[in-house]
Amino acid sequence: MKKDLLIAGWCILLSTWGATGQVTLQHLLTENLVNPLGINVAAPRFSWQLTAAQRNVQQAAWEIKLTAGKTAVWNSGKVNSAQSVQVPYAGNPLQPATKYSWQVRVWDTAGKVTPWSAPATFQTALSSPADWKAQWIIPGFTEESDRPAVLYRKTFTLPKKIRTATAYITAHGLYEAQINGQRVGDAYLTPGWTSYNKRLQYQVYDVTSLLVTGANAMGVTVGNGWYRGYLAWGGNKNSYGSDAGLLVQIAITFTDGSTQNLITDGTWKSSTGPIRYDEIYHGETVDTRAEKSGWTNAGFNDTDWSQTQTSDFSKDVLVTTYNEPVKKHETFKPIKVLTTPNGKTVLDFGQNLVGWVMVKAKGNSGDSIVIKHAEVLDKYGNFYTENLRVAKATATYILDGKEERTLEPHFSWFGFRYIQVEGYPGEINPDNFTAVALYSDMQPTGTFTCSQPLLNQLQHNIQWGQRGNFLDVPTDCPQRDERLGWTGDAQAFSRTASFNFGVNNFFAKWLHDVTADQRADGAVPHVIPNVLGPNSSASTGWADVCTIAPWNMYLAYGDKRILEEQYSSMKAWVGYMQAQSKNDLWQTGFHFGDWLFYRPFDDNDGKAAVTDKYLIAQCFYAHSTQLLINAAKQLGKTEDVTTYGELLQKVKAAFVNEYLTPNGRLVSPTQTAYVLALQFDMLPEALRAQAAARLVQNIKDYRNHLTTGFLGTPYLCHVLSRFGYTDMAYTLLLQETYPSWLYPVKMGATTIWERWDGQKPDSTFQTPGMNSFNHYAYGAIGDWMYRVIAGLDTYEDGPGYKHIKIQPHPGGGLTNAAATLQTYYGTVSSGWSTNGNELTVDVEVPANTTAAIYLPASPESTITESGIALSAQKDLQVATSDDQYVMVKAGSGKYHFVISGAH
Ligand code: RAM
Repeated sequence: MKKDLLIAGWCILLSTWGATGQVTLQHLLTENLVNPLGINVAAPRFSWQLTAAQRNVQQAAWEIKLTAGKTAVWNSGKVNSAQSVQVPYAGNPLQPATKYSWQVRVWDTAGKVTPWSAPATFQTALSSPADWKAQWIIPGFTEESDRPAVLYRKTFTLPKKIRTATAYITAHGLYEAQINGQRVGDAYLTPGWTSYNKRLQYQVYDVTSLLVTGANAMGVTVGNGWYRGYLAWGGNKNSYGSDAGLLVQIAITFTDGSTQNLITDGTWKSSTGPIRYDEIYHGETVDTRAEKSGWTNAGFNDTDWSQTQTSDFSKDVLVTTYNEPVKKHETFKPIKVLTTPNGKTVLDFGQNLVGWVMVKAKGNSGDSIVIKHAEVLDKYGNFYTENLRVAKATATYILDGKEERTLEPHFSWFGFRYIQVEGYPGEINPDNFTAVALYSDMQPTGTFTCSQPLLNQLQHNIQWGQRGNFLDVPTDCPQRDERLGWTGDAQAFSRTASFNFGVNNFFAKWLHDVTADQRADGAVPHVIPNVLGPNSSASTGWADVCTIAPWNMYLAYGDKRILEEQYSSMKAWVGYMQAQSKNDLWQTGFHFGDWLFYRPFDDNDGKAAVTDKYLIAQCFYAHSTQLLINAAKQLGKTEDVTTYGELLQKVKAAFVNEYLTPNGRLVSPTQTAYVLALQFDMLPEALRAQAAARLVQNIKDYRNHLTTGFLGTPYLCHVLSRFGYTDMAYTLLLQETYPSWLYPVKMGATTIWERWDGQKPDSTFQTPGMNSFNHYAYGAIGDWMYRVIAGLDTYEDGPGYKHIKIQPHPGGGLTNAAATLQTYYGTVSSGWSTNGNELTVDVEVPANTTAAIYLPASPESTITESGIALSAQKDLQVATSDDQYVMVKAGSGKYHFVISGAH
């Protein structure tokens, strides 16, 4: 149906429905966050959710009032609009470092107004480098070669009663701050990872409750981290600099309105303490004997500490933090204490996770507890660390012989399920070991469950792959000496990621680094932040993250700003490919290709599914151009729509000319080649059905197995479904032998593996040089599980689930499947269940959205909703039907459909 007709249909429907009853407003967000500190956009956007018991609730108008303290700053007046997500501030310019409070009320389509919502708050950031009164400081002593973490401290007096205090902190390295003996905030691994030489984040904390009138002290520990620790390979360190600099500014307002700043300057003192060694890959050594008891309290005697030096490191690169910081999440107790065949004591936490183990211990002074980390045990049951390559991944704690205490690292983390413990004083009691997962504090948003337990485990593994690898940047292997922001993996997984967790701000932040590190000629690096050098750029399917990720975020969150902000980056990348092409054909440069596709090692009978890399490049060239056109349309850039529309035709024509035989066969006839050609509409329409049939034949030739790698896999099942082969997609998904999604599940995986056969059927491992057991790329199938099996999707012309598409695809022998998604509008859910020839479909549509619900039914089926015949159900409107589906239009509400005689 044409878009205009569809929307018109809905307007009529909603105005006739007219909601009554109480609507309430909840979940107020500013820039997609709950009461954020450190907002630095000129027009922050506000979102709210309408909740109502009745069906078909739609917002007709809104009003926002915004204050700073008791002062009114902005009243929007009543604005006739259905927009309830990302509504931009439109008052006078906001002041820096100021706390604002806002409330909203809305009118529904029946003209009924809600009470004002409870207030939400946000605080603006410092606005320019000049707002920083603080100076960068570095230690006043010569560092040892192992570079123990640096301690900085300062005692200061606050003469009056404190009303508010806000701390702004960043460092060259990783920092943890304390005030008067208490930790500042609950974020870890701050300031996070960005392209530091262009963008260095600072964090903002409300520290009012940590300060007292009179004497105070602040202490900050700075570790090596991404800034100057070992990163990438070949002993590379000091990627961004060699200093352990610190920058702190605390703005204090007293109750009488006067103010005072505490700033880093040459009066701070420096020393070292218990953290004798800290490296991301290699681990941390904490010698508790070197602890400086009370060093973040005012009474501490620091006369033997060194002075600090000030430094003129740039403040122009400072930016506030836009994404959710890394925090502690789930904890795990050992499920088993093992003695391995070679005599080691190993604890099994039952889940491959990323974080560390908190160890409770008491022993003699000098006792040393050594904890090593591994993802898997080998075929004999021994602790296996070869796949960590040179990463030592070891936490060492040296005891001081005093009271029992809990120890943990600060600036190093591990990817592990098992730990090997050496030197623990006394019996190993599992209660004394707690593994904790650390990852970006993204909200969990999606669930997928079904009647097939192996698929549920797959979903679990996908989500844990995301938890483990969304640690401030989207990484790959979180266990070995790598942990880099590989762009190919990120683009492949981005849509699935947006179902499982709220990743809007996570990607918005990282995409700024994509832009920052993109070369002047438009080439996008293989990893972001780029620590591999400018030549490691422009691989097809990797670099395209700059078009794919913004578009996926736009679809998932309806957030146009991400398109605005990334548009020139998208355009530059398309420009790069254009410049590389001859006669619109791109056949130059290095490409990873369809990374880790099926390539049998022991049975090399010519079956390896090698796809021509330039064929792939041409497909992604077209895809990125298409996404640029899509973005241009959304942003009203009509000239670009025309220009790139013409380019796209030429790119596709060149593809057909070069890679398609006159009989409709691709010259590189792999699954990935057909998948990409079909997914990106590279083939003339008339040849698509037969290409899809060839794809299916190819799958059958591999005895119903996939052979795709990182680039083909995400689209494989979608292409099959689009061309009427959902049954084959189910066959692939449910395949239990290698290569398949369920093979690792059957092998006991608790996360997604980097390779289809990380561990072989005989329990031996793939080559240790590249064998991560926690890698999200192949988890991209999650998107098909949500959107096709459960049938929960958004329309492109109502992105962010403003206009929802529900279309379940029962099949694969499943008897039920359901997905839920927390959107900015509220919960969307879609679930189905079969019973004989009866199918029930349960759908939830949040207030202020509309849905097209496709019910799998034939013309002979009878359908009821909440026990009422569909034709008599006034809350819904039957719009269209064909042999496969009856489509109904729905407003908000919960719907229970029963379809008898479904197919
Ligand atoms: C390896 C990893 C990573 C991939 C690159 C090309 O380091 O598998 O995920 O993107 O290679």
